[in-house]
Amino acid sequence: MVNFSLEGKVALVTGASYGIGFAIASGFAEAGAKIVFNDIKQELVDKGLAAYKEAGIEARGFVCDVTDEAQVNAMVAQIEKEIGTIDILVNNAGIIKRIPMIEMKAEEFRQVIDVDLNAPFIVSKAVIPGMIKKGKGKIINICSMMSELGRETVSAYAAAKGGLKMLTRNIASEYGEYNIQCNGIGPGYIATPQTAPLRERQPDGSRHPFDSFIVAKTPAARWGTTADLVGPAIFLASEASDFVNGHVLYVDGGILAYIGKQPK
Ligand code: NAP
Ligand code: GCO
Repeated sequence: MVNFSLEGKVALVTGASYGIGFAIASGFAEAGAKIVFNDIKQELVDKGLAAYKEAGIEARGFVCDVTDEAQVNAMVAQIEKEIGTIDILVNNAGIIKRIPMIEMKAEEFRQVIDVDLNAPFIVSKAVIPGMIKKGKGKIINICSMMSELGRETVSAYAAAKGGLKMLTRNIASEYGEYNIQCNGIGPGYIATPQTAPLRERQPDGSRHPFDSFIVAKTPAARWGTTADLVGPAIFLASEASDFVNGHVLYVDGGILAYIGKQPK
C-alpha cells in the first residue's frame, strides 16, 4: 500500500501565515502532520495561528526572518527541543519585486535573492543535520515558472528561482545517501496576494491584460488556486516519493507545455 500519510511527522513551512504556504501546511495537517510555521511579524504569526485554529489545526508559529541565520538557527533549535526533529521542510517564504532591470537598484535585487535563494539555503542547512540523525527527511523548495522562463521586470526573482532549482538538485545530490529527498514544486500562476496586482480589474471593469495573457497561456484556461498545490506537496512530503529526488514538479495547468492560445 503506497503511503501518502504524514501521521506523526513534524513539518516546518516557512512564510505560511497565508497564501501557498498556509494551504500546503493545512493539507499536511489533514494528512496527519504537526504544523510549525514562521512569519516575519508577530501580528502575521497571530493571524496565521487564528486561521489554522479556525481550520481545526493546532499549529505552532514563530516570528523569524528566514534571511537571518541566527534567528533561523534559534527557531530550529527550539522546534527540535519542544516538538521534535523536523521531518519535512517547505521553503515557501518568498518575495518578488517587479521592476525593469535597468531601473532596479542593486539593493532591491539583493533583497529578492536574499529571501528567495539565500534563505532556503540557510533554513535547509539548519534542518538537514537533524534529518541526517533521524535517517530520513523531506525538503520541498517552492520554485516557479521563473525557474525555467524569464519575463520583463522579474530579473531578480527569476535569477533566485532558477538558482533555487539548482540548489534543490544540489541538496538532492549531496544528501540523498542519508535518505533525504529534496524536490521542488513549480507553481504556475496562482491567485494569492503576491499575484493580486496582476489580476486586479481595470478602471473600466475589464480584466487586467496580464490576467487575460496568463489564461491564454494556460491550457487549463484558468489561474491556479492554492488548493491545486496541496496534493503534489503531500506526495513529495510522503514516503510515496522516497525515490523521487532532485525533481521540480511543475503544477502549472500545462503552461510550460503550451505555446499559448492563438489570439482571435
Ligand atoms: P505571498 O502571498 O506573498 O506570501 C509570502 C509569504 O512569505 C508571506 O507570509 C510573507 O510574510 C513570507 N515572507 C516573506 N519574506 C519573509 C522573510 N524574510 N521571512 C519570513 N517570511 C517571509 O506569496 P505566495 O503567492 O503565497 O507565494 C509563496 C511562495 O510561492 C513564494 O516563494 C513565491 O515565490 C512562490 N510562488 C508563488 C506563485 C504565485 O503565483 N502566487 C507562483 C510560483 C511560486 P509577510 O507577509 O510578513 O511578508
Ligand atoms: C510574475 C508572477 C510570477 C508568479 C510565479 C509564476 O510577476 O510573473 O508573480 O512570478 O509569482 O512565480 O510561477
